[in-house]
Amino acid sequence: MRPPTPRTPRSRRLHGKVAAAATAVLLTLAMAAPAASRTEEPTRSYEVTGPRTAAQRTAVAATGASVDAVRRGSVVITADAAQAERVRRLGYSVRVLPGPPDRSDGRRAEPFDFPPADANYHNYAEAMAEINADIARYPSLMSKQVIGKSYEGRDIIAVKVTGTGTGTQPAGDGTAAAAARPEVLFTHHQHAREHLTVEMALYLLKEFGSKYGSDARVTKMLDSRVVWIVPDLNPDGGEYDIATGSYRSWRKNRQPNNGSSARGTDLNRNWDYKWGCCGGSSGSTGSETYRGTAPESAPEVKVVADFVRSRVVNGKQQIKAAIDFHTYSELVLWPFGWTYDDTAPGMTKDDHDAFAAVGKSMAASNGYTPEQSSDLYITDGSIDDWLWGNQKIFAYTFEMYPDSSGAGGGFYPPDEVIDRETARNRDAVLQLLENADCMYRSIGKEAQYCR
Ligand code: 0X9
Ligand code: CA
Ligand code: ZN
Repeated sequence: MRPPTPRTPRSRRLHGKVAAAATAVLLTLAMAAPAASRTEEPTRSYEVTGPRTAAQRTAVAATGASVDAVRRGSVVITADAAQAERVRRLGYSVRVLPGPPDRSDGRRAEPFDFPPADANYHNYAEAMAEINADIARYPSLMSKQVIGKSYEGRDIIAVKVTGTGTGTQPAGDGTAAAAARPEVLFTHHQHAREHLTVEMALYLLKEFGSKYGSDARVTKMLDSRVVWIVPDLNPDGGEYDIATGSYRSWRKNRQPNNGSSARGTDLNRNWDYKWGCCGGSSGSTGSETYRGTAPESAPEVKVVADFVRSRVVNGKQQIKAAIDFHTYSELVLWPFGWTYDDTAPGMTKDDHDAFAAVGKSMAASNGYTPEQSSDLYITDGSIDDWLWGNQKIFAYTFEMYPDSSGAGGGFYPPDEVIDRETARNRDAVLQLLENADCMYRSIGKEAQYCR
């Protein structure tokens, strides 16, 4: 990230012709600088000491910063200088953290590729090639649909994975809706800098492809479920984040904003459920959590929301459960994010208890911390709130490796951890598939809800 363009204070500017000429030269230099360095406020990572309650963290987020990690008595944020100043004025101490790591190995990076030391991460083209190869290898198990395009015109895809065995059959014609395979959705990479989540999608495809027919648990699930994997919701942001060879810590999409030089909408504040309701997002274009001009104003959100709506067959949503993958902090989160309350309109005690039971069981398998998302801070317009509140899909958010201690590389863990940290979620993913036909079984209420 470049330092801000230096500005000459007004008082020192107008002292004779020499100074004026120098100012003109400086201005010319500034104008010649590439647009991005002039118009986008640089952000940095900060440690904020003081906030220890969810309400205090919500107040920090309300400055326009993103809260990236929550610790006891402190948080890590991404903020521009003005947002950091607002946090300071809340009375907290604010300390600059080191920027993203340099993984260049002293070598020059290819444009739009990961730095050499992180070459095992997949950029957009590499991820698409990998997915196409998986589909070519397991054509009876997987297929791909282009469900729409990103702002910059990249394909957003959904990969369908389902077995050829004799489990419950897809409804198809609608007549056998009761016997239809429950569907489960995995979404990845809403936030540009959270590259490990794309690797999670690639891992799932490899795992399902290579284990179907040999591993009993995988085979049983794929013969009785339909899995949808949307591996990359934010391809434009992801490519922008790596484009120069040094990570930019970019979060949002790359959609321009009217009347502002700041680009991007936070996709995970743009979903059409209680959008902008509750102080869990920002109306300022420069904010890390800018919610957009309207629900689904980000094309990427509209594309995926339309896809989810398209899974309503004969008035019934076929998708029963979902995980939206993020990094980092090692958390299993469930709705709602818009309210601190455990139950609310649209979330009964039984709903909450089923969310918590399956969430805690998944967290026991991967060692993450299970909690309601608003235990961190309030969010509104997030995907999990929409999937549950609007579509009644049991939707979780996973925050992957590292934990919040600061030792694991934050948003940029080295590529050496990819295999370990994606496989770490194998059991949790299978658990969700196994519970998806009746989430209320987890609280002993199958008879009441699932007959
Ligand atoms: O703030 C977010 O969007 C997610 N954290 S991140 O650091 N990856 O940006 C958390 C979203 C959790 N879900 C809800 N709060 N509803
Ligand atoms: Ca490496
Ligand atoms: Zn995220």
